[in-house]
Order: sequence, then structure tokens, then C-alpha cells
Amino acid sequence: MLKIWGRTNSINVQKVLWTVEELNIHYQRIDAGLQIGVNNEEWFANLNPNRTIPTIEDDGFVLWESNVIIRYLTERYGPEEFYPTDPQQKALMEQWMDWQQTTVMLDLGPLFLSLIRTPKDQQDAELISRTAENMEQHMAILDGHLRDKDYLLGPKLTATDIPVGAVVYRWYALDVPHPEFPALKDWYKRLQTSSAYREQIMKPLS
Ligand SMILES: N[C@@H](CCC(=O)N[C@@H](CS)C(=O)NCC(=O)O)C(=O)O
Repeated sequence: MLKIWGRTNSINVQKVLWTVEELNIHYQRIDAGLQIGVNNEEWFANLNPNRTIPTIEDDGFVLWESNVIIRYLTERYGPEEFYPTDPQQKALMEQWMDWQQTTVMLDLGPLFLSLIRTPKDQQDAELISRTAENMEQHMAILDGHLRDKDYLLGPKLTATDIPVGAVVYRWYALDVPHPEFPALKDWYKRLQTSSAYREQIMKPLS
């Protein structure tokens, strides 16, 4: 059975849990990370030398990097329409997934850590306002893209929506200004029709 190591308050783990729940894949989750430990044990480094979560093992096959895990699981177990095979559609999926990790998280990561995991008297106001402003620009890009679409690649939910949908929940849940982005909000409401999204992503931030 598929094993997933990771704590449920990690956005990168949540994305993988949304995927497996959305696709009805049987799995076992093993709690790991931060104060829980496990990823600091010696044997874990054999699975993932970065000692990060999520890490998965699927019939002896070990994989880390959350967005790659999502692509692997959807390609292996998902219905065809969930993982595009057309080269251009596939490239667009990868574009949005890489954008989530390499652009949006550069701002959302520090903003989340500052507001949720840093005592108020130690918070850096300049960092918070700079990353919150950058997040507005990222969300504006999404809003523009979604104006003529129900989901990121078109009429249906695909693997593409998972990493990006996870950051959008965090942004709405953080106590920062949220300018009106009608298309983004409609898509966010559409995502909430998935019970897997509500249960795995829309958790209190901690
Ligand atoms: N790019 C990696 C990042 C993995 C990562 O940094 N995970 C964090 C949690 S979100 C982690 O392992 N933190 C250490 C810990 O929880 O002990 C991915 O997307 O999987």
C-alpha cells in the first residue's frame, strides 16, 4: 500500500493528501516532521536525504518533492482527464505547478511563517507587508488567467489545480488584505465543492 510520511499541517503534505483523497487511492499516512520527528531518524535519510516531508513509498518506489509526487500519483492512478497527456497541456500543468513552488512560495512561505509561527513581538512588519503585496500580484495573475475558465486548464479539475488551489486557501486564510478578485474567488468556491479539498486543505493554519 502507498505510504505517505508527513504531518497534516504542512502545505506540501496537504497537496499530496488532497490528491490521494481526490483519486480514491488507498494509502497509509505516517506522521512526521518538526516536533513529531521521524524525518530526523537515521533510516529516514535513506528514503529522503533531504529529510523533508512529504516522502512516499509506493510498492518499494520512493519519491520526494510534493509536486512531482502529485504528478506521479495522478499519472499512475488517476483518470486520463486528470493528468493531461497532450504535450502542450502537460507543459501548462507543469508551468503552473512550478510557478506555485518557485514563485508564489517565495512570498507565501515567509508570510505564513511570520504570521502563524512567529510570536507577534518578533514579527518583521516590513517582510510581512512586502510579501503580502507580492502575493496580491500573484493572485492578480491567477484572477486574470481564470476569467474565461472554470479550472486552471479548462472546464475540469486536473492535477494542475492542486498545488495552486492549496496556496489560494492559505492566502485567503491569512490575516492580510484581500483585494476583490472575482474569477479567483469563483474558482476558489468551485474547489470547495471537493470534499478532499475541504478536508485536507482547508484546515486551521498552524
Ligand atoms: N520542495 C519540497 C519542500 C519540502 C519541505 O521543505 N517540506 C517541509 C514541510 S512543508 C519540511 O519537510 N519541513 C521539515 C519538517 O517538517 O520537519 C516539496 O515540495 O516537497
